[in-house]
Amino acid sequence: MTTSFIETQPIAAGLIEAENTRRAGVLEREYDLLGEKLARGGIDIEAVKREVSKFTVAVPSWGVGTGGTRFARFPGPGEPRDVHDKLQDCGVIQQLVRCTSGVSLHFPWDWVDDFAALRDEGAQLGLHFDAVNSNTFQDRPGAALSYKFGSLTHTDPTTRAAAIEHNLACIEAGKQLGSQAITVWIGDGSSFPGQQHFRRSFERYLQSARRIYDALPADWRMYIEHKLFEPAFYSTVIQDWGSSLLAAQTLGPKALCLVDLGHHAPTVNIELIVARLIGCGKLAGFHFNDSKYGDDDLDSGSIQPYRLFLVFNELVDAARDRAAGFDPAYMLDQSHNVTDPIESLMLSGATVQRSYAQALLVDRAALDAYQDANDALMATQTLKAAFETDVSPIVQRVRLEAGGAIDPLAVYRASGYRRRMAEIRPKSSGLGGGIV
Ligand SMILES: [Mn+2]
Repeated sequence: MTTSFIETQPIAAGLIEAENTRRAGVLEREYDLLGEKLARGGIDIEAVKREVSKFTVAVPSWGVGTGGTRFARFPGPGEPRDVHDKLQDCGVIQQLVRCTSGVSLHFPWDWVDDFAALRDEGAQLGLHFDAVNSNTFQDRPGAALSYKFGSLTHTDPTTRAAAIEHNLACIEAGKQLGSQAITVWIGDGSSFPGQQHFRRSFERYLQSARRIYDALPADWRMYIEHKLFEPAFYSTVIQDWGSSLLAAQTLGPKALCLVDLGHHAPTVNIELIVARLIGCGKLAGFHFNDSKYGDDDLDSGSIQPYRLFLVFNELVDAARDRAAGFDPAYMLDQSHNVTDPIESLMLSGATVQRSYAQALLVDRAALDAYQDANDALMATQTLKAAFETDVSPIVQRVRLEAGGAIDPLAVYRASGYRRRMAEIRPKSSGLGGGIV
């Protein structure tokens, strides 16, 4: 017996339809009102909606499980047991928000024997596979060599070779999944001054990364992800966008710099870094999240929504200017410790989409003129005017027209999905801390 696409969806289509019907009237009035307001400023709301409808942000497979801190992990009910459960949870998110069709796998966590079958399984849920992620920041049980003192930059060439081999295996898996990029983040670094030779460790990184780069298929890209600190507390080999850019420029055109919003010092101007990377054609894309102190991995836009908007302001500006090589990949990278991960990822996907919609409203001709005239006040007001516009009717309408939910959270809670999963999936262990 064959099952149709509708039957394989985790949330009942009838429920989404019923909840949407209750909200459709109000949405229509709010959309029309916003359309009139935008038209007065010369903006066609339908054109904005069309742009927003093309926007997607990938979901990390590890995001649907409860994360953890350095101190403990408090698992929630109905946690995914394996990559198949994770895909189903990602399917729920995509079914309701309709802008998260990509899923990013992490190896060896998500390793399976049959990746072609996994690709089909994803397709049944309306999902495709985004960048694959290698993991050389922890040891596999029973592994002969340890990454305790580094992986791609380890002082021991045999350990470096093992780390390279793992990355090559990730590329092979990704080929079968239909991925076109590998994201490489290493935890390599040092916790004490003098522990690691700065220049030599970077040289070792370049040599190892070269081996991975050379194994990339023609249509693949390698995303280099930098991070200020953690797990190393004194230095990391790829610490900042400067190190990342040096590596990407040394390796070649397929190597690009990935910006994880949480991987910078608290006061760093991330939107400026984004502009610099765009300027030299080396922006890979993003890992979206938010933070107050460090790599907090909080929900996107939960702490600094204006910063998220300012990042998108640079992206929309670059798209308008048709910046060379500009084709950023978008992904969420968050750790959910006190919320239902599905709820956090749904709202975060919608928040990122909202920031994009707001950035599309910036009057760029006016902004150009204010910048040229050195009118600081009006220039900044031009950005503020877009940021302060409530674009909810646009993103809701985009979801509705794509078959999603006007109010994804309400539908998800009404569906009882988490309760059902808690009955099917055994409670996972709370033992073992660790940032995942
Ligand atoms: Mn990241």
